Amino acid sequence: MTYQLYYWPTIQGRGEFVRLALEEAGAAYEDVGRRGDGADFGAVAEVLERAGVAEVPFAPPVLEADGRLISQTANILLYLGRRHGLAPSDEAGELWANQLQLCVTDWVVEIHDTHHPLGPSLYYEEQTAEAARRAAVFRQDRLPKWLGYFEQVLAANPAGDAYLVGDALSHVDLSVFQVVAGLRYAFPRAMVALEPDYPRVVALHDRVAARPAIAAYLDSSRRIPFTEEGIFRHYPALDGEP
Ligand SMILES: N[C@@H](CCC(=O)N[C@@H](CS)C(=O)NCC(=O)O)C(=O)O
Repeated sequence: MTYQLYYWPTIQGRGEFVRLALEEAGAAYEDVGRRGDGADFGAVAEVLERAGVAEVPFAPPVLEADGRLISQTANILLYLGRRHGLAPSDEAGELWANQLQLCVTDWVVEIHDTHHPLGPSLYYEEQTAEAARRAAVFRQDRLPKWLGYFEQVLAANPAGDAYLVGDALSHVDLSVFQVVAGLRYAFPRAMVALEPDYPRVVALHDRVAARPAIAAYLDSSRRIPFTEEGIFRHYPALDGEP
């Protein structure tokens, strides 16, 4: 089966969490908005208005699989985790992985809101003062709290600190890798200062990056670069640069 992934074609965005899981699984998928290396926004928008669909998705990413349209990033990863062994097969382990993935969802919203504290309908340039205040609080309070939480989860894992859930890679490890990579891009100053306090999270990032399927993906043209259009944006003022 070939999956269809519907996501905005020019950014990593939330689609990247799904791409990483598909790539690690070695699953066949079509990145619909990027067919033929193009940028077909219309093909992505279409899935939100498709005729005859009762369970209509609110926003991308959307995965078409088994004749269904599955949306909400964490929900897509729940589905892929089950199908491709990217989550424990027992209920308790699957719920724990899902719980952590929903934490990633919350973390990503906070990261996005550093540059869009008043919401996505205004440009960053229309909310720079609010963004500077929001980002300062994020860097000082929320970023250490989130990194500390995942450090604690790794330290407390009874199966060891190589993975967040049990003794095998899960979709949560892939997502935390992506968040750390994005934070390094968006907040390089803050991350250089903070990273020594979270060695397990940093090691997890490096471990995921070195996985053969992920390393090959990161090196390929399928990996869209970080830009100031995505979730992780490097605005020096938001990273505390004078
Ligand atoms: N909670 C959803 C959020 C989905 C979402 O915000 N998608 C963005 C792109 S990353 C979008 O296109 N949103 C359109 C909108 O909110 O109107 C998820 O995790 O998938």
